[in-house]
Amino acid sequence: MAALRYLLALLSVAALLGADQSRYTRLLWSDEFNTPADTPPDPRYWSHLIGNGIGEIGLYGWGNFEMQYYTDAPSNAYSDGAGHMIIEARRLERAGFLDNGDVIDQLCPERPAGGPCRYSSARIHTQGKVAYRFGRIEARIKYPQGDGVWPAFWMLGNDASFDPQSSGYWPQCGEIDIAEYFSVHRHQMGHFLYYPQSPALGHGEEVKGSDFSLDFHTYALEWEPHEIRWYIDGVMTQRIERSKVKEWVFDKPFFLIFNIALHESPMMGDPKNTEFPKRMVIDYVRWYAP
Ligand SMILES: [Ca+2]
Repeated sequence: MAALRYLLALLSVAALLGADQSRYTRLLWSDEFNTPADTPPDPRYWSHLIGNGIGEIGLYGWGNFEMQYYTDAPSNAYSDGAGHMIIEARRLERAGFLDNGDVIDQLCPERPAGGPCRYSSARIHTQGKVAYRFGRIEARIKYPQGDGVWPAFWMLGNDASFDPQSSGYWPQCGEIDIAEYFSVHRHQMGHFLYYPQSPALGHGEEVKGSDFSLDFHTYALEWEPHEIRWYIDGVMTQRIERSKVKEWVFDKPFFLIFNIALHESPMMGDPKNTEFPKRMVIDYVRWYAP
């Protein structure tokens, strides 16, 4: 009897989850990455951030002491020809020089000081091209793992700007981290919100699961006017209600970002100990409305 009750409880939970997810059936947009091998991200949807932040926004290492130099080279973001987009972080053969011989005219953070950039990577985003308000955003991803390797699937408000005078300057634009992987901790995936005027500039947490680098998983966000929910492989892993957010900036269109950053810290490890290249493999990304 107890077992039957348990089974019924499980079934009703499954029914609830199923009912919740089936609300999102109308596909607004997707990229399945079915392009020939070595094709760069489709420029109809994707743009690249380039550099290390100093030249672009005056923030060394994009404000996070990130150690990678972002390029739009196909060696850092390309289709594998088998239906996946690859974001590839690479250790450069010569610090300060890209693989094609181009000189990198920026310094990258390195403890205790800066030096010529030693790594290249990519950060692709859909700002101004694919941006919606609310819905279910889902991607199937296999994450890379290693000391100092920091890949993420995340979003910013479509008004995001690097101009400090702009109303879209971070964190006023808002940030939703769907799946941010501090990969040195293999079993922890970060779900965070950032917004202004909160002592901690937002909230969220890392959830524990399997070793996320071993296989593909589906990472999804259900973003509604009254709350935001995170899912891994269809199981809800976090919920944040609007009433718990000090300044809710999540009523406007947001755009998507995939990237691999590199970072050295006691918490993240040191990419010097990591064998490169490191690849983030994205099977698809889809945006649904109810
Ligand atoms: Ca695919």
